[in-house]
Amino acid sequence: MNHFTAYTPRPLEIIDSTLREGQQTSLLHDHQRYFFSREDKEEILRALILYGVKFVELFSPAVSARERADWAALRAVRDALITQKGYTFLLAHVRCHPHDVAAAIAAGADGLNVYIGTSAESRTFNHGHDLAGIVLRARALLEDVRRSHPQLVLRFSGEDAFRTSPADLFRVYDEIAPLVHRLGLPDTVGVATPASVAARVTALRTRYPVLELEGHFHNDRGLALVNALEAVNNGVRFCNTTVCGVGERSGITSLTSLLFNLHADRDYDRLEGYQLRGSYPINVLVADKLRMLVPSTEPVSLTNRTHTAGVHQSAVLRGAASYEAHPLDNFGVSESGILLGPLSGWNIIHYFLKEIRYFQLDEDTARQIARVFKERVYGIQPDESPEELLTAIAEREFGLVHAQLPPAASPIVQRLDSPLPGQVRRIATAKPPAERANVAAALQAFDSQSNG
Ligand code: HCA
Ligand code: CU
Repeated sequence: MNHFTAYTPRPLEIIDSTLREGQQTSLLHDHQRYFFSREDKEEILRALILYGVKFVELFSPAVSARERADWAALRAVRDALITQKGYTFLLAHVRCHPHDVAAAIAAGADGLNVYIGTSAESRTFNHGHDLAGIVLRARALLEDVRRSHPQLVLRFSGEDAFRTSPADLFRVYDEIAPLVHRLGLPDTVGVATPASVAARVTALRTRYPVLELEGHFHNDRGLALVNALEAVNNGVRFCNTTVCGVGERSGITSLTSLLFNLHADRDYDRLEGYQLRGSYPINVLVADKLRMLVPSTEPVSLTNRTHTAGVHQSAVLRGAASYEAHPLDNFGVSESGILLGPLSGWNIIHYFLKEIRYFQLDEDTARQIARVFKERVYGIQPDESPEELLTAIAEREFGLVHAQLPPAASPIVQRLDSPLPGQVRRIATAKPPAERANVAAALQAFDSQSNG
């Protein structure tokens, strides 16, 4: 059966590349992980499929023996989820080279994401072929694949497309278009802007009206997200992402930030089939694999529901909408956080001691404790937390006693940089480890809820 011809593409098809582009992130080196283990990859793939991703890009099996061996394991993960989620296409990212193509086919790839540099920089420093040479190689390769493996889903990208002149890009794509399902438009070095994306996409759509386009935007200028939105809004159906945006240099468009923004823009059609409640869990899953917390710059992060300034804290207590404009709980950020510190007001201190630590106290005592705490907290020691200090003041200096209540639920106030057993000190914000345990199970739960 040809899964691809039987599949009707949705308005937006994410081609997630966490397991390809994502593995090129320098963070793996910074945090001394160097590569994802097979178990990591299996977990990430499972999470992506449960999240609703139908196209997943993997490295060419020619990259290393380990990558080659992992293909079978990942196909098994995909196969195990077919009954529940339908078919997911595993695409091999391959150079325009018969060796890469043969290895991908042998590994059981559903499709080939073929690329070769078309910009002057790429031609000079990468492979040395001129445009005629590129066309010759690509045509021969793709014609051969179509003849002998007609079931494969084919995509062709001129690497560094945004530094390739339109004339050069057309020169190559005119010859390749009849042979592929999609044309890629990678902003390899992150030079594109929303205006240049709109212009390029419009030009390609006009010239190749029946072909699908695929966007791939690097974040060197911090524009990967807005460029992807612009591409999608101009008619690009297939978009490359990675979880948390990790990738070569500063990475590419983040999966959950793209879907979160489409939701904010009320572009609900394009969200068809994605389990948005799995957004935060999948961010936590991949961040955890990289030994970091969900980056504070990710829209779908606990950071965006954590409040520090006293004015914000007291307003949020009265109505979260005061400083939380987006429905982040729909994206799986199901808690909010309040950080105690020198900026905290008496009312949050009252709230913390009474509602979270179950002390019996009145508002006037809370005001007095707040005065002491605010002075003392500036001299806090690195191994002490504001919550410990506050609790000590409340108990020892004000003699507060606990209300007799059953054991408390997990606190929403946390020291976010405290070292975890056997781990290095963390510096950003995310759920504590107990709560992030078994994120895949959480995704599964969201999934069965949404199917039920
Ligand atoms: C790479 C380059 C690439 C390829 C994108 C594509 C890019 O890391 O090999 O195949 O469309 O940014 O150009 O990621
Ligand atoms: Cu890239």
